[in-house]
Amino acid sequence: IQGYLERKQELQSGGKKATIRSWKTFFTVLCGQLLCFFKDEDDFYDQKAASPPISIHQAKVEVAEDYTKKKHVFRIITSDNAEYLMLADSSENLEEWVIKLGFH
Ligand code: I3P
Repeated sequence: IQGYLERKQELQSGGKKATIRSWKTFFTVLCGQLLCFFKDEDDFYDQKAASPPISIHQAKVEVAEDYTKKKHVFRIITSDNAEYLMLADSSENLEEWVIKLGFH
């Protein structure tokens, strides 16, 4: 699965509150157990990452029902307790990401 998602980091690894807290758009690609982030599709084909990948091995992925400021948001809690909010552009997209990430 791949596509544009906005991402906001809530917690750093270890569960500490993240210092950079703004939403940022990435062309996001699931490669095996890694979620990889690129500026756009061209950068993906050039393998020019825009941000370190997130390991979704043993991560928890869920719809962020408690986050009410935006619609179609899901949450990733990694095995080292970092937390990210991810914003999809539709409920169909949200569901697809959560299912595909959740089965890893
Ligand atoms: C953050 C930005 C985020 C906001 C976050 C701010 O400021 O406005 O959109 O999260 O609030 O800190 P900045 O761009 O200056 O980094 P929300 O969109 O979830 O409100 P937060 O610190 O309460 O998470």
